[in-house]
Amino acid sequence: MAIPTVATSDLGRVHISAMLLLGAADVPLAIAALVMPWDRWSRRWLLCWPLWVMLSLAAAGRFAFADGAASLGGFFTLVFVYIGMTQSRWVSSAVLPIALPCWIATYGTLNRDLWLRLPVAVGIWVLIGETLATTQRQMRELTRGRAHDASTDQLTGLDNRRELGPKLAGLADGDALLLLDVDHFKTVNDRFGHAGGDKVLSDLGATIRTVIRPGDSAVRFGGEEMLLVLPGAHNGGALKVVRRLHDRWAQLQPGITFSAGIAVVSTNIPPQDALAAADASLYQAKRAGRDCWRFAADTGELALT
Ligand code: GH3
Ligand code: MG
Ligand code: MG
Repeated sequence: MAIPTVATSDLGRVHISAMLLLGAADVPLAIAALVMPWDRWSRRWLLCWPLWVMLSLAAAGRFAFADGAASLGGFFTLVFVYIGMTQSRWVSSAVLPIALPCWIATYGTLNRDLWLRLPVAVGIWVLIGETLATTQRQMRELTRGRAHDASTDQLTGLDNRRELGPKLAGLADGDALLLLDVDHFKTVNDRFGHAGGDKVLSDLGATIRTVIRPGDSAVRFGGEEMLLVLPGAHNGGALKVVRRLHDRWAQLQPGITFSAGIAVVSTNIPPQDALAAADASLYQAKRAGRDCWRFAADTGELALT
């Protein structure tokens, strides 16, 4: 049975049934495009769209249009714009083995005219795809760098206070807050100058970063006050961290000490009170003579040395 065809002015003869079939196949994909959580998936998944479009164009050229669908060939350039915008470098080059046969099928057959256009088409696709991918990567790196700068304290390399709100809001039972303050830091500045004081703070930040676990975080809370957020550390974990920090710091800067206040979120200390409890404990440690720490609700002194 002959496939029904109609003639249109610009597309040549069109096989209606093949055209309807291709259109129908697009419906589930269009629905999928609307409901799938693309933003949470790897960018690689977005490749399925340009691949599908290229295969559809090839199918249209082969089966829906009697003489090839030359007027659809321009869509391949759009496909490479999309790939460049969404994929990393070299992906547009990597899809050429699929794009080329699809492009030829879209036009019907590889005649002399198509041979002449082929290098130009490939050159434009790769140029567009790779240029856009490179630009996108530069933009991503720039954004990542800016986001890091915006959340990091320049001197200590720790998080800045901008990061504190979400961390405190997420506190749960067993999480520990450790607030430390360098003892007699004014004297350090007086003896070594502000540049010397800055160096001490920078060293302290670096030392803190070496003693915390991957899930922990540290914020420069004020001038020479740092707040460590230790998820699930309980008293024992916080004790280990403060001891480790004390020992490393004593090796690095034997003459400069710090005091610390620790609060562990529990039924006695709700999350919203934890920071105030750590602060009050820090003051207890200062009053007790410095170079020591206190746990919130603790009664006995636990000297660092
Ligand atoms: P205490 O043991 O009671 O904590 O004594 P302290 O001298 O450390 O007291 P205080 O906290 O009042 O002093 C903090 C000093 O830290 C005052 C300020 O000049 C200095 N400071 C704050 N930020 C910086 C900074 O970024 N660099 C330097 N070099 N000094 C800073
Ligand atoms: Mg202070
Ligand atoms: Mg101080």
